[in-house]
Amino acid sequence: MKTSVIGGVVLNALLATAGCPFMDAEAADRLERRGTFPVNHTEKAAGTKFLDQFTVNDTDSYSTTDFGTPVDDHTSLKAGDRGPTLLEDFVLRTRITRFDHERIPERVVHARGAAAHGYFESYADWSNITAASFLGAAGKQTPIFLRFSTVAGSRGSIDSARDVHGFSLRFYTDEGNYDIVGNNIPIFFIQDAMNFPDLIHAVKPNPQNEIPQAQTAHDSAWDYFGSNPSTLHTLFWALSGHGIPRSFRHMDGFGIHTFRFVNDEGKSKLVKFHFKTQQGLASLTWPEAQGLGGQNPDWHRQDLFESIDSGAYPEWEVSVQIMEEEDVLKYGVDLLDPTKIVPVEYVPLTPLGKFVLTENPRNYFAETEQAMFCPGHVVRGIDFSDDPLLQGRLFSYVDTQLSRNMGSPNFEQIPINRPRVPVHNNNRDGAGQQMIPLNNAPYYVNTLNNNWPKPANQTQGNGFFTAPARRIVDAAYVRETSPTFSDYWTQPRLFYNSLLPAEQQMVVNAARFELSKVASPVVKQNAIAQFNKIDHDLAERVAVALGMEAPAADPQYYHNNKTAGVSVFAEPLPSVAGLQVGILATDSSNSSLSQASALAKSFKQMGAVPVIISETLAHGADATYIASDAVLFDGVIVVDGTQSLFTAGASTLYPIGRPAQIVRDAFYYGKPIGAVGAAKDGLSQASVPIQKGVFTANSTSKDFVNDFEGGLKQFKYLDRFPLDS
Ligand code: HDD
Repeated sequence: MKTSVIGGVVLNALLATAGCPFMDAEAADRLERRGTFPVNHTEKAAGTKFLDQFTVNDTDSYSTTDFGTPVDDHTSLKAGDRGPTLLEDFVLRTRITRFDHERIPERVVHARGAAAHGYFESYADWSNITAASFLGAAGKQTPIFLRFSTVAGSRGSIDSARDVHGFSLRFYTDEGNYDIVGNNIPIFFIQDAMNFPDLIHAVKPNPQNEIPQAQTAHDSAWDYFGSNPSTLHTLFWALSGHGIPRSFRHMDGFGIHTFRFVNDEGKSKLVKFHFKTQQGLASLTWPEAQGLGGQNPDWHRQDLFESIDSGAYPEWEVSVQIMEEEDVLKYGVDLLDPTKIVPVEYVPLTPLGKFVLTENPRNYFAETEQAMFCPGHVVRGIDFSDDPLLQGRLFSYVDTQLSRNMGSPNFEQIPINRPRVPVHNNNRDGAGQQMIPLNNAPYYVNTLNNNWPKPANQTQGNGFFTAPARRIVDAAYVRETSPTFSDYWTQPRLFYNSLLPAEQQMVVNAARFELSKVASPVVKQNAIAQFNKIDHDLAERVAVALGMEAPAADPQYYHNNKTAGVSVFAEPLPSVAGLQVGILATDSSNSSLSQASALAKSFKQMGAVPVIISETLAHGADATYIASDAVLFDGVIVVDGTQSLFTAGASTLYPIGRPAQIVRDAFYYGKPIGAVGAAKDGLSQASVPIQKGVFTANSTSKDFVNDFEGGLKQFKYLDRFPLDS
């Protein structure tokens, strides 16, 4: 609990006099937090000590200019107190100039995001397969910074947009920074970096009117998907629950490309990175995601921030699929093709370690916004592959960072981008240079400084080196795509086959939604023709909703294979940490309020986030009905007495019918519902049948709480979602 003198003292005093049933330490804490800025980050800064030297603490200070002169920067210099402002006022001029230049260009893609610090811990000494020092000893810890993002929307767009989600992971190793700039979907839309601008131009809004924001439900996106079938596999993942995760904490990450591990002897293996969420996979439904866009556009960043702030540190296991150099074509796919997975049935995951996010950034702009990741940030023991998408990325990211840092190559010197090891090279100058190089012979070979800094390599200076096994065959220069890249339909079908029926229905419904917003009949027809190569039934189900017809079955790529680990809903969640439990109470009943308080205490103890909702905040509720909606909760409970609100007439305190609507919507979003005492009789007023996932009890007993916890872990009751017959 954070203590705010103002919030704590005043609110506790108020509560003490109010004699309300919520008046316990928990409630005071909740109230206090609502009114105060929640965090004092310095408490948890242990893992980011290397950044502490750059922090600024304004306590006990007076304002200064940027050049250090203490000044009054509150009131401008005028000729008399009603007179004109004077040009001489350097304080005013510099202050306004600084303000005018506060923004840097947002990322051309992945503009919307949030990040956190943490650490990676290696399970073992992996030096048999890689010389990477952060994997060199069991228990070795390395600081990390992880940024999550959506791709298409601009920096102010909603969190819950349907999209691929970025997963940019930086290891601040003791041999330099290593970035894996991945996504939450294990494959990508295209196979050649040359096509990236086209893909992005197609999914971004219409150039004429910049509509729609952060969506692919428009003509140009689907024109691109239907005309470029390499996109289908990633598209299918994005149309499923993977495109609308419950939170950043509840999604996996992937390195996507094939990379190389190289050991000190120069022996190399091909690897694919998997980051498996230890929170379990969970996704929203599409109506929820849409509702959240309005109810809480900051849903994901808030979930991440508050989870870490409350000590519910999210974790991921880092695994690799390890493959031999000569097996690049062995698994029915070309390992250089980023649109294909290697099924885990062929190559299982080898867990290398885990990482934990333990600290929120202390300043969004300085850390999250200025983080500049590059797939070319590698360390000894890691190497690239010839994946043509990866090769293009090695250029693009440095280039984009130059643009974001206003042309200066010194973006690597910004605190969040600095390695925690010293930098030595003959790079010099540039705008905003932060270092004072002392070497007056910044060239090589030199005699004046004894050749320092010397090139490091495999044998001297513990340097990065290219895997000796990398070879190119004698080949002509061609602008061609390898025929080994050309099957675009087998794996989308593998993905679709591997989903539960309710998840398949979600994919169908997502395609129906998106294509219903497309105007061009040709674009729609092309999309259906591509679906038809994946699955005829799917094509028919989408076509019927558009008033169109699917072509005859096109079975060239049809098969019945499945793969493990792609379904979002197959497994219950291991924990309820950070899940929001809406507890519907009423100001008009003291017993309802004490029941709500008792429940809140139990759920808080298990790591969930209870939110007591009532008509007003007068008795210490966390939220009012006017500001609550089913999308904001992972499960809802109605306490005894609140059912009266389901039948009561109109109230000016909330929109008509809101309390019952929260319960009804939550039911149709597949969430667990609870009702205590007479509240269970009220469920029918909210049109909620008593069935699986609806928990009723006479009191807030331990059994009820445990059952409801099970419901939260189940997360979605899929039988509530109708299937096409
Ligand atoms: Fe990219 C940002 C992920 C292909 C060009 N990309 C960016 C970010 C992520 C990805 C997570 C956000 C970085 C951050 O958090 O700051 N991108 C991917 C993945 C790809 C991929 C997983 C394929 C496997 N990207 C890709 C290609 C190109 C780019 C083929 C260009 C040829 N990506 C960029 C960029 C961005 C970027 C323009 C914008 C902001 C930035 O780099 O730092 O350079």
